[in-house]
Amino acid sequence: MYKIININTIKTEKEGELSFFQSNDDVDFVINRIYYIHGVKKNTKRGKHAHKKLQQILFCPYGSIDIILDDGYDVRVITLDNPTIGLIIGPAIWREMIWKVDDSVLCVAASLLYDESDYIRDYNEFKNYVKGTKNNGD
Ligand code: T46
Repeated sequence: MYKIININTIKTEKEGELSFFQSNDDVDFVINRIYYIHGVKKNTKRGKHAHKKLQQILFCPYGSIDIILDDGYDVRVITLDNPTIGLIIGPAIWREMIWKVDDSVLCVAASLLYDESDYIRDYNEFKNYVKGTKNNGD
């Protein structure tokens, strides 16, 4: 499962806008970890993995990043280039990220602490995992 959400954004009396989201309210999981990826040059590719349990919301407060999403059946590209747009990604979605602009920042709020055993980093293993979860009715 993945979906795009509009992040709550208010125009403040002071110059600028303020965007926010909250656990259980705007994202239906409790946020246990924040990380962000920065200092990345245009055309860099990252990702190439899926997660077994992790739920995350990705957003790009500066720049432009293509997120390629593969649920094992269909592939879709979502461009994050607006700080008020969030992309929620659930388990069993293969993702790749491509930086379209130098120094774009990818911020992520995640449901679980970092755990390498939650990653599937091999594409064939991912395809088998998707088939297995579908057959188990998960
Ligand atoms: C994801 C995409 C969007 C940690 O030690 N702690 C952390 O919280 C994270 C996220 C990573 N790491 C270590 C694991 C690797 O040794 O940092 C190194 C780079 O991680 P990785 O190659 O997985 O980075 P990306 O940019 O390919 O993927 C990251 C997240 O790992 C992943 O969960 O969904 O961003």
